[in-house]
Amino acid sequence: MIIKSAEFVLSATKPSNYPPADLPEIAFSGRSNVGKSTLINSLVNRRHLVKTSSTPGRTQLLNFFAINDAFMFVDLPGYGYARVPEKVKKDWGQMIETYLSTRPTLKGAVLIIDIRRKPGEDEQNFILWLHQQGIPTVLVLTKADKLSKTDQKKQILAAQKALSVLPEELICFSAKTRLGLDLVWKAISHCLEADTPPTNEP
Ligand SMILES: Nc1nc2c(ncn2[C@@H]2O[C@H](COP(=O)(O)OP(=O)(O)O)[C@@H](O)[C@H]2O)c(=O)[nH]1
Ligand SMILES: [Mg+2]
Repeated sequence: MIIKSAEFVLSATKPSNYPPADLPEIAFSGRSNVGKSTLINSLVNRRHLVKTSSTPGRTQLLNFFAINDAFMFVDLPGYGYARVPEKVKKDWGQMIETYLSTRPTLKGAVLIIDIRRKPGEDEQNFILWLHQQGIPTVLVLTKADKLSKTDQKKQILAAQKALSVLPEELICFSAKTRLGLDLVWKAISHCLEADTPPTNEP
């Protein structure tokens, strides 16, 4: 994908503040600090389009970015961060759920998981819920550079089992080495293209 432009549009917490729904959108979700913002920056080849942080739980808003004036990337607030009070957690969950279940232009969700962590019930439930909503899902195992090739394979297998998915449904990614970047783009393009209206098939 050739990136001609990548611009921050706005931050929102509720539908009335979302930008107009006129471009197809891809949402990025995952736990706080997993590397959502870093993945977006890697995809658009900008180091600082999205602020990244070593302090978990910073991004508490939906952040909209327009790419090539053709589609949007939406950086969702991280979920499942233990040190966040229960009430705040609930509001975050609500904010994400509202966006994902009501946004008419949503074409797909990228779920990012740290390759070193075996996916748990949180991820399973979330994937199931996305399927029920009919939202195409791209699964990315990130920070692959933190593991040896052998351990990467082990973790991919473990994730496959935990999530009941096929090997080709998991993309191994590293922002550091750019491993898997092409595959993530391919999967995202696929979601964006699925948009094409039905042809005149008999
Ligand atoms: N080694 C390595 N570090 C990463 C990778 N992706 C993200 N990080 C680091 O993980 C931390 C959190 O990243 P960030 O993108 O802010 O996470 P977010 O909270 O999910 O948006 C930062 O210190 C990043 O530099 C990766 O692929 N490899
Ligand atoms: Mg972030």
